[in-house]
Amino acid sequence: MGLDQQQSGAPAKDRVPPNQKVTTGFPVLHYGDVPVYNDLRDWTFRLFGAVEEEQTLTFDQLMELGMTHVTNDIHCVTGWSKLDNEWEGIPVEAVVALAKVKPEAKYVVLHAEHGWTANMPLADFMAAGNVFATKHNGEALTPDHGYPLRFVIPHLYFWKSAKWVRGVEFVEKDKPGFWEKNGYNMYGDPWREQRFAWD
Ligand SMILES: Nc1nc2c(c(=O)[nH]1)N[C@H]1C(S)=C(S)[C@@H](COP(=O)(O)O)O[C@H]1N2
Ligand SMILES: [Mo]
Repeated sequence: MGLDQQQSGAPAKDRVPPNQKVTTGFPVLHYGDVPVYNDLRDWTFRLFGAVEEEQTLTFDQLMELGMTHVTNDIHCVTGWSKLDNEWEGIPVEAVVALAKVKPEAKYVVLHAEHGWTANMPLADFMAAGNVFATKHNGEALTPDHGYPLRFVIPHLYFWKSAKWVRGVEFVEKDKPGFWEKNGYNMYGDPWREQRFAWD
């Protein structure tokens, strides 16, 4: 962010991708039911696919990987953007380091509750600024927004930011996730308006 933008007060135009409107609320958007977790002792997080060592981590083991803070803007394909989100969570590198990803892995598929998935290139998954979040703006994630863990990848449309994430599959070839099978773009860059498969 440039100095001009920081001093101008109002969100600068170049923080908001084309055909997006800034909202101050936090809309809830997903397919299916919000999962209910009574006991995180049953919760696991899986790293699998093109890795040297498949891992199944408990929630506590994940939390031991360290905490990081990121602040970013998010852009939903339905047209809303929300600026200055503060997320707290587990650094992506720390999670990936455990699995020892094989060189042939070029994409990931995030696996969430109820079989929901989202795909992206490995390089985008690893981008600085992403996080496996447990908190938003200082508060624990609510069930609606992904409790106990959601991925956050701000440089792609927000549908790639899997709520209730339960694992990462490393793959050689890109394969469509849930929304990508339903007509959305394989990549989803908001600055290039890659909303649908044909964009
Ligand atoms: N597990 C899961 N994650 C999901 C979705 C979903 O249907 N299931 N929807 C995505 C979509 S389309 C959006 S816009 C964001 C919305 O996140 P929010 O409800 O916290 O605003 O979650 C994304 N993550
Ligand atoms: Mo969305």
